[in-house]
Amino acid sequence: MTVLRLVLGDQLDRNISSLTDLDRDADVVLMVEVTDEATYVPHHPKKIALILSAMRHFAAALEEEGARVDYVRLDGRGNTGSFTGEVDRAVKRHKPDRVVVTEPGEWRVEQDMKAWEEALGVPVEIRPDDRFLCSRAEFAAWAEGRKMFRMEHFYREMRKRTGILMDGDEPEGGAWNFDKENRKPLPKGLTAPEFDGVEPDAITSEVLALVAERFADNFGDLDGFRFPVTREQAFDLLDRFVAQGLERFGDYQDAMALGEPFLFHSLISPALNIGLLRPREVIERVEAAYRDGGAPLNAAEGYIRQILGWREYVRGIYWHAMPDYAQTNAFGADRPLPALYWTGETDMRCLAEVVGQTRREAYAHHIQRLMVTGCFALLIGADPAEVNEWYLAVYADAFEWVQLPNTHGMVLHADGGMLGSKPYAASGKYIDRMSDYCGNCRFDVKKTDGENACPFNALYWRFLDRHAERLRDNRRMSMIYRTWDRFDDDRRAAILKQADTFLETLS
Ligand code: DLZ
Ligand code: SF4
Repeated sequence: MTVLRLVLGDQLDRNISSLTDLDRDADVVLMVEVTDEATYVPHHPKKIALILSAMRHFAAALEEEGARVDYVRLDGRGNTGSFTGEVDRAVKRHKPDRVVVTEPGEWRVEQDMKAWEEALGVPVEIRPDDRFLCSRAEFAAWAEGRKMFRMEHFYREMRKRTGILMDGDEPEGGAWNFDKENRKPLPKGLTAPEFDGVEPDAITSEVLALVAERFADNFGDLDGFRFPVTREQAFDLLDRFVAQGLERFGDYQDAMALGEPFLFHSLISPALNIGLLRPREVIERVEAAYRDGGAPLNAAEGYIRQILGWREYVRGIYWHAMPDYAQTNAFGADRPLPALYWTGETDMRCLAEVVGQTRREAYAHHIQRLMVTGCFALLIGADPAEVNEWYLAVYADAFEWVQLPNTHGMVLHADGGMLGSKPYAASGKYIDRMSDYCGNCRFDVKKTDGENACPFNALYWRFLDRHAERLRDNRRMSMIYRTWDRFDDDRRAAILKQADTFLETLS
């Protein structure tokens, strides 16, 4: 009895459900590099290199343990370029009794998979992805009957269910959430640990040459590739974070600084999202560091909340709400995404810095994504579909299950508040408080109108004004509307004009 076991590029975990009962003598593990996946959005070249190199390393490790691996390269002869085409060819090659695969991370791929059994004439078993701590069925049970889905409620349930950071029935330290202690700007003189990353080996070098040849025109630099591509390397990166970053992660996770793309962040999200690490083992490492006195509670809790809470929650929302979720557009936003997202060319220092860093590293941390590129897209009313495509393409850790709820829901509030209770609209003041960007910008963050006024400020008021009907009654926004109402008519008109004049320069 031969089983054909398909492993996708973001399922690189030896214990993935599709491989748990692998019979090394009888079964075939299929891995395929396909053009469709490399081109459905114009991925950053570093992201493509990461996935292909990690896939090749994973296949080599399987072969080393004696498994039969059928590995189709991107430039392999006869490659059809799609998952469906390659599974079809492999079924003809190996004539398996059945195909086994773990459910994919993206809705569009699952639709294809569900059609395979009939199309290919072979039984296809799609198994749950048990790398997550909350299964799709468990999330559906939690969501049932709720009008509002709030991360905080979900997170508390997860803490109780898993016992992580618990003291009996109570949360460790007497509180569920230490978010208020996670918002400090970076003090002068405090420097981030060096990040050397991993030197490309022969496998990675070969992939880099392939990506350079095929995807030279995509947004993003390939030079300086240093992501971990094996499980061992990913663990080294996690260990480095626990030893050097975690202690300060809590305090400074929201801070931003010129020329400091990484600060005290762990940088493991690309490795985690392609399967090199399991979320539970990352959480356990961080909790152990706290219990051994190696990290304060606000750091450990803040970090664990991102993985046990937020990451699981957005994945649950994604599967609960797709496919309609991606079509929502609560603010009717339809402005084409400005070219600066792809060129980085703008005098706005904050945007130039974050887009430039994204081009170089295929990485930006959550506040850069949310409060700089994200908030700007929200305020100018950028088309959610174009914003979503940008985020999915440019970040090495972006797969739709995690990217879409974050961008569409958290950043753009395009889902009308299913995921977040209010839009993260902010003026330049927020960026000024959390970074040194404004002090190095040609715009004046203290000015709302007139020459050199920071564009974020007028855009912020314009956004509130345009969407007053929807947002004015939101309890968390009433104070800011009272301020807007106190401005006299001339002042309001001047601010709106300032915003419109700026928007004209964008198109
Ligand atoms: C993102 C990506 C890329 C660029 N290339 C491949 C590939 O060649 N083969 C593969 O199995 N997976 C790739 N991926 C990841 C898939 O897009 C991902 O598995 C699906 O989107 C499901 O999450
Ligand atoms: Fe960005 Fe405005 Fe600050 Fe310039 S002044 S960096 S545009 S927030």
